[in-house]
Amino acid sequence: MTNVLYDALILPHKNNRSIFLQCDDGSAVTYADFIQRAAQMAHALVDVGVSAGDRVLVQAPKTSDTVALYAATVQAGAVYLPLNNAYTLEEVSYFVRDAQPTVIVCDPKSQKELTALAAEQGATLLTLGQGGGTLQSAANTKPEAFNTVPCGPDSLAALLYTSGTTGRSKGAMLTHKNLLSNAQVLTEHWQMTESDRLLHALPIFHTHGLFVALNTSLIAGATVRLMEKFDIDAIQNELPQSSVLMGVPTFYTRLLASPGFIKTLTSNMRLFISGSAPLLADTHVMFYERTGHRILERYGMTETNMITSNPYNGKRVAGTVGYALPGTEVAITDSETGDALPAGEIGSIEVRGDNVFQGYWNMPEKTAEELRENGFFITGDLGVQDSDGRLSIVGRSKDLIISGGYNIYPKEIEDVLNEIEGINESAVFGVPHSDFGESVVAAVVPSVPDLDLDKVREMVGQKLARFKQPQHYALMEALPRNTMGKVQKNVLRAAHDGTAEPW
Ligand code: MCA
Ligand code: AMP
Repeated sequence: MTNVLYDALILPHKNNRSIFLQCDDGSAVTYADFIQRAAQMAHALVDVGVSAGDRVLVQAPKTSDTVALYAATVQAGAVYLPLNNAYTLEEVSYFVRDAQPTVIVCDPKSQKELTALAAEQGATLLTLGQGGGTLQSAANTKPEAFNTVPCGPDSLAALLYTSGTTGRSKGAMLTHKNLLSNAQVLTEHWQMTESDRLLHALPIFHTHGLFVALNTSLIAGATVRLMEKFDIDAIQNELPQSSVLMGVPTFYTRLLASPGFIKTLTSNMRLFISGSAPLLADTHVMFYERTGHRILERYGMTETNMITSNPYNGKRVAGTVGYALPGTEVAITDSETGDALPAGEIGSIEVRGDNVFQGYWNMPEKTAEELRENGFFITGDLGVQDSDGRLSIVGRSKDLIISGGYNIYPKEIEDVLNEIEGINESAVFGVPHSDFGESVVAAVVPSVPDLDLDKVREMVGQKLARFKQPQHYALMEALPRNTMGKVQKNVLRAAHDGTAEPW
């Protein structure tokens, strides 16, 4: 029996001596070396008790060994669970308690902080860092071959948490088939080949940087320039030797804002891809004017992998996300009745296909709410299709802020604020931001006359990752509500000019 994902993505490169990963320190890992390193890591995981179906929770820096750990987890038949490095101990505790991992792999810098949590949950704590860690030391002494654990198409390969409108994060269960089918389609659609050199500046704890970028590169046998983070100077230095960039819109607005970003830097590039957040049509046009390249915008979700893409060869239209990918169906439905709507009408975007996840970990009711029995997943995005099927996203029915490609659910922040003494109630909403697309604002109704906002910021900082923390606080006597009693966030958004603090 085979291991669906490993056999398709990694095994074919057994004797491939070309470079897979090029790192910031100048080191390079060939495909063959990568396979050996993954095998060593798989042994190290099994040695601490990891078996098929177990969760391997990872909050580690972006290194070639972290990529090998992903491959190792798949090879060992386990479930990869990556977490944002910015998450606080409180946030990580939730994921650990919910997912019950057998192993937690963290940066050596976080080891002390996570020791009690790991012990409480009976998980083994290992470290992986830029300069080494206990997992790496253990792996160093292990054999360079590992008996791959069989996994069928419906075996779980990854558990990726996405925040929810209820304030509780939900673990999206992704199978070997979900990940492989999407990676195969994208590799072909975007014509990725072994001649490509992908500039990889995204984090590797989300679908975009982990699956979209790495799985397609693996299938193609491409070289990945693994950059620790998006750094404008480093990107500009690397562009002339690269052929593909995958990024969030902030990458492109930052490039356009850089005087050093000139057309000649991009002459070797064949493809700029954008996703995870709306790319302004202006950005698309300005990028074309500066470079002669039309950014290819695509649309996806953690639960569904990639859904639509602008064409590689056909017309890439600014402000649209293109057509349903092969094997994926997109329907626009009436949000109230669920009935399909004709082309030209705005409705709820629903998706069906091999790319769509299996449901939320331990949350059957949430799964039933969002995943229909007929296989269609309700994305919570609003869109409209042209008569030829081209999709435009026009809004969201879910209360969500997307900042620099990170999803932020207002409810999670409101829950934290509402628990603070001196706060009666709060409403969190997004306002336009030139760099991040949107930024977070909190309208707060105090229950005391002298609410100390610095104290509020400090308390929020202890609980929530930096990128979720409100950039502005607005003190209000009452929140605007409609006749049904629902807070009118559109009124709050309209009233806020994005600069005043407090309002
Ligand atoms: C960093 N900061 C942020 C963000 N990132 N604040 C709000 N939103 C953000 N996205 C804050 C830090 O906390 C810090 O705050 C300050 O900005 C500088 O931090 P630094 O790490 O230097 O930030 P940066 O390098 O400027 O990062 C911005 C970034 C990064 C490059 C846009 O956030 C990024 O790589 N985003 C990509 C996210 C992504 O991969 N999304 C895909 C999700 P302070 O200075 O106050 O301490 S997957 C998905 O959505 C679906 C499936 C899809 O379709 O792809
Ligand atoms: P996530 O939950 O992190 O997977 O984020 C998925 C959400 O990102 C989608 O539901 C959309 O709201 C948004 N998204 C992804 N790609 C695009 C895009 N190209 N344009 C607009 N929104 C996008």
